Amino acid sequence: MMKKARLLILASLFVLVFGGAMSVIAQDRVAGPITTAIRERGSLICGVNKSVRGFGFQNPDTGDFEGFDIDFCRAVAVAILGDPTAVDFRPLNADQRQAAIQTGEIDLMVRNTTWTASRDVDWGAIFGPTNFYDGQGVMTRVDLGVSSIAELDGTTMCVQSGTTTELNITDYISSNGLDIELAVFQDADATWEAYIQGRCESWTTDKSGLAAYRIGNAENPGDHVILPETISKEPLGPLSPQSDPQFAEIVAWTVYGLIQAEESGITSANIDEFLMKEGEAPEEYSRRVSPATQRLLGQNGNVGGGYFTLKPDFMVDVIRAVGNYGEIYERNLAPLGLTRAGSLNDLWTRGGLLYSPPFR
Ligand SMILES: N[C@@H](CCC(=O)N[C@@H](CS)C(=O)NCC(=O)O)C(=O)O
Repeated sequence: MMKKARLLILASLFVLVFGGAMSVIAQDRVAGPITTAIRERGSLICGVNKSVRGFGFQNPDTGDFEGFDIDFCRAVAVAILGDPTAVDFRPLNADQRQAAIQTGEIDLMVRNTTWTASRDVDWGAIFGPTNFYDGQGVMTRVDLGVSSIAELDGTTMCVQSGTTTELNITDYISSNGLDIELAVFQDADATWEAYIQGRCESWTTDKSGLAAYRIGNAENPGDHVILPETISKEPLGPLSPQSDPQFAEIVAWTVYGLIQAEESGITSANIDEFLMKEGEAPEEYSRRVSPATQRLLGQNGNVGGGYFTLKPDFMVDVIRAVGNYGEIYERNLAPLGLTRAGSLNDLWTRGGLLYSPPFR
């Protein structure tokens, strides 16, 4: 009896230790269906915006897509395929997002999309790390002389359908007992045009979107003011279908890698200084470059991207191609006047919310 019991315990221990370890290795290193399809196709299908300057914008002269969100699509393409141009951009209006994720017609969406509970569940999405902390605001014409949303009582406000924007403003109007009529449009350009043509006294969206249209689309930006109130939390970030958690890990750790690179002072210009030189002794390299950075960049025998079925040094390629988080922000969002210093979008080391878990 004793012997049997001991054998049983030993056998269960064996299964626990070795079975567990084997399944961890297998799960960690096998590409999921979306990752596999991207490799077979040779491109990433990324759902984006085409009309929001600085974030997701199709240049009318070149037809090229550009912006902050676009660069995150490119970063994931580099992580998996090593090529920032291997992206098939699919412009989506707000209403089209749920179906695009549910049907799996896109691999990834990076389109100023707010992370909410219902989108996790009803859309069947896995949101990656928030890459832009935003909030909803209201823009109005300076000549109205208005300085708060309450003063817009009795007027009409333009808003886009299929957005958290529409839901938040409806809540705000009713909870503040305001009499503001909403005029609803299906895309950003139509909403903006209606506002410019005077069909509404104000329009509302994420403050980043207001800044983009004010700088990029207004004939005279000085004619428009963004009111001081921020009426919601809009954590914007990438999302992908729940059918492939392994792909979602690639997305998440690519975003984290870009944030960590900035924290560690690694840029597209100086990245070579952080790599192990040919013939360099490991002890020598370890005196110049921290173990954490060696792990981030997959140097000196570290697994790096191997956890995600990628090259160990995938982050080297990503940083070379698109820069670190700060470079992406400066290139795309500084021109909109979106000041980063002291904002939620600064690194945690400078009082912001951007924080990468350890690469280990
Ligand atoms: N973050 C909000 C709003 C996102 C959104 O769609 N904003 C509009 C206004 S800036 C937009 O990007 N429209 C682009 C378009 O329809 O082409 C959400 O996730 O619902």
